[in-house]
Amino acid sequence: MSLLVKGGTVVGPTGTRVADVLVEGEKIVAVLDPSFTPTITANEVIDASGKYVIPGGIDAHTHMEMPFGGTSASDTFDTGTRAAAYGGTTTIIDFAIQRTGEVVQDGLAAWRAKTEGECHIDYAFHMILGGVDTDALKAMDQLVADEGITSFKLFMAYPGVFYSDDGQILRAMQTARANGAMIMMHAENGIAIDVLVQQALERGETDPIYHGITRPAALEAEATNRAIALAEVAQDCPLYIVHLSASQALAKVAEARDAGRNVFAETCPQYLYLTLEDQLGAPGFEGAKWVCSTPLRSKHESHARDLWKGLRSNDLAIVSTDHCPFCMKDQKEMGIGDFSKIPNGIGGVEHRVDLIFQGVVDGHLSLERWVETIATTPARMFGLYPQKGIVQPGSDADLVIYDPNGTTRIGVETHHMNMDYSAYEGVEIQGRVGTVISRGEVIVADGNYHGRKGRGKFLKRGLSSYLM
Ligand code: DUC
Ligand code: ZN
Ligand code: ZN
Repeated sequence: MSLLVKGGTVVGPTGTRVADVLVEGEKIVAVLDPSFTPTITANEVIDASGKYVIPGGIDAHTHMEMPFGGTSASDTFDTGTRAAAYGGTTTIIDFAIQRTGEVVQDGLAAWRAKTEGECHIDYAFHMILGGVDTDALKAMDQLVADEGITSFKLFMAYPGVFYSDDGQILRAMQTARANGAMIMMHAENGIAIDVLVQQALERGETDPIYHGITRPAALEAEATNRAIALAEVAQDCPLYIVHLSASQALAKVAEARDAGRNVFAETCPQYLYLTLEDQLGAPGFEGAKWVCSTPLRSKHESHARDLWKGLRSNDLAIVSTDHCPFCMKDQKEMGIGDFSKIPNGIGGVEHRVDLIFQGVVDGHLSLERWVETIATTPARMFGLYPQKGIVQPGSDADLVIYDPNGTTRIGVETHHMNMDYSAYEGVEIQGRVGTVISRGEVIVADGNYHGRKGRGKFLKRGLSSYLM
């Protein structure tokens, strides 16, 4: 089966050009100057003239059906990966979880079982370590060597749930330094945050906005700095800061990178577009929709502007979503009268490609940087390149034909995520996902779905190819 995507502007991390993309089976076999293609026959031809042809999006941070805060994220691997496909994402890297006291491999087996036969697009796992001990350290080696899991997330937040102390973090970093893995860090000082949360509740400050107020930027910056210092002690263990939201934390990452360190970071669309005052501070309990950690930051400070700048300068390498949706009904509502009981998380896996394209329209990023932050760098960072993340011969035929003249209006009535609200209700994007191709198969065309659950394959990942 062959497919020719004709006349589009192919966008890669290093430039754009009008070219025809020839696909045979699941792979791209040629990217050709259009003057060469009249002689080529293909089973199917898609006209992409006037449109961008980009590598399928890779969302390197999702939590489908994650058990958290006394409930579970409302998107399953079925609903969440289907929604991702609608939005031009053809690969996710989700998080398998080892809880404290659990065997790491048992946690992984549980996530393999959850995903088996469910995913619409290709998927891989990072491993959350919720209990770093000698067995867990040995398991890290085994996962890297045998399972294609080459990144491990640790938490400096959530004492009593996922929290690791500095000694545990250092030991995990030393192990990662030796086996080549990446340490991903949720960098917030959870011990101090818990004190602030308790004090706020004692004062009767129970509304959702206090979720943000009790997680100040200073405590994100402190934890980011501490993680960077611990990674330095672990002989420059590769470190990736997840969901970075505060200017002060970004400054710590920039300083480490300027010193030539293997320190990387991602941000998420919610921190680029949404704020403490306008969303988390919405009247009544409405703000619960935007309770996530790290929290949304103040519009009266320079966070969003600094994050866009960080994306331009590569101090922020990737935009992921931290997709972790909870419905208002029965889930977010658990925190009525006590913000600390609102399950933490925002859904957005369907909108990342569009929301960052809007950053191009608004003049924050170049087209090349759009593609780099949503597809190419995630592939390189997490050992999927060049199979994924680039339009070139030999790579998987994961392609998005993106229409810069279309528009997308985001809202709960039209999205495909299993959420009873949209975090971006009413937002208009000046662009539109047209056709989505996953390993040579058209799975979305003109808003219609042609994929099926179970077609997504588990990807064993290699080591990062992004290290300095
Ligand atoms: N932050 C969230 O908002 N949700 C899931 C886990 C996390 O770290
Ligand atoms: Zn986190
Ligand atoms: Zn997360």
